Amino acid sequence: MTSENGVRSGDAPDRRAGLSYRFTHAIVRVPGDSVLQGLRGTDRGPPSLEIFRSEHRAYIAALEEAGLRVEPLPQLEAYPDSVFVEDAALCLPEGAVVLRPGAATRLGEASVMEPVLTSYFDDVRRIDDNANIDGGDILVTDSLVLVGLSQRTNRAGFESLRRQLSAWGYEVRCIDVPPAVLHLKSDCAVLDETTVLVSESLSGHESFARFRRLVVPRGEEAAANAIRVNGRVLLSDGFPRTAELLSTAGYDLRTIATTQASKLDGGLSCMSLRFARPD
Ligand code: CIR
Repeated sequence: MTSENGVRSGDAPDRRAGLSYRFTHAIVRVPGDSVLQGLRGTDRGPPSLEIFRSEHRAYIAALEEAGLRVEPLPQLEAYPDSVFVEDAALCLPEGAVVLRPGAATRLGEASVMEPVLTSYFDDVRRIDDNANIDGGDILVTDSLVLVGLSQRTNRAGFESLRRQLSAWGYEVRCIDVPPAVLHLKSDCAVLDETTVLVSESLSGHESFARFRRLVVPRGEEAAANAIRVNGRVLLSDGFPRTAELLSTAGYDLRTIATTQASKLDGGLSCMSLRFARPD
């Protein structure tokens, strides 16, 4: 029998309590020199390597301060976008899924991540060969896994992930990502078991109806790519009205500079794989 929050009775529900934001570990990857060639929708000039690495170190420190043990993987020059580790895998309490990123230059990142995942998880699954899905399109909430159909994630990717996660008892739904938006999580984030931070354009979608929605103020849409990590919400610098919204709602906020990742359409969620392990 499946309860409203998608946890089947008898399936050790405690293992899943707060699964969307209670973490013990994170995997990150140091930006390589090749990050200068990273993909971008609009060219706002190349990132500065020095500033990117310094912001990345501050990001790691913020994850550590939020209670995570962080494993920094070495630079991977063959893949310019490999700092954005979130797109290569999905980590859940039951196991991990090796994804199939939808950009041709990024597909190989997933197989490089596989041995890292097997060092943490006994059960590591894969997405079907004909499918594409980026981790940036997967919003894991406590009651539902929402998959964005986007420039990078196709219906076959959604169906393949749904099959894998259904076997673990999850409810998995899909949602269309607006064409101008790279990933679903460019526009939304989990804040707690029942609350999401979401852009105005997605906030009316029926898949968000079950959540309390804090809508990102107009002009600060990029702030939606925030992350809740244990007791803290991490938010990119430069979004004062969103910061005010979150603080007023009672969240313990920490802001972090992501000026260089944002030149490559990246933000806070995409630079780590966050998960909980029992040990
Ligand atoms: C890309 O276009 O794939 C990278 N430059 C940015 C990826 C950002 N990933 C994410 O938001 N999950």
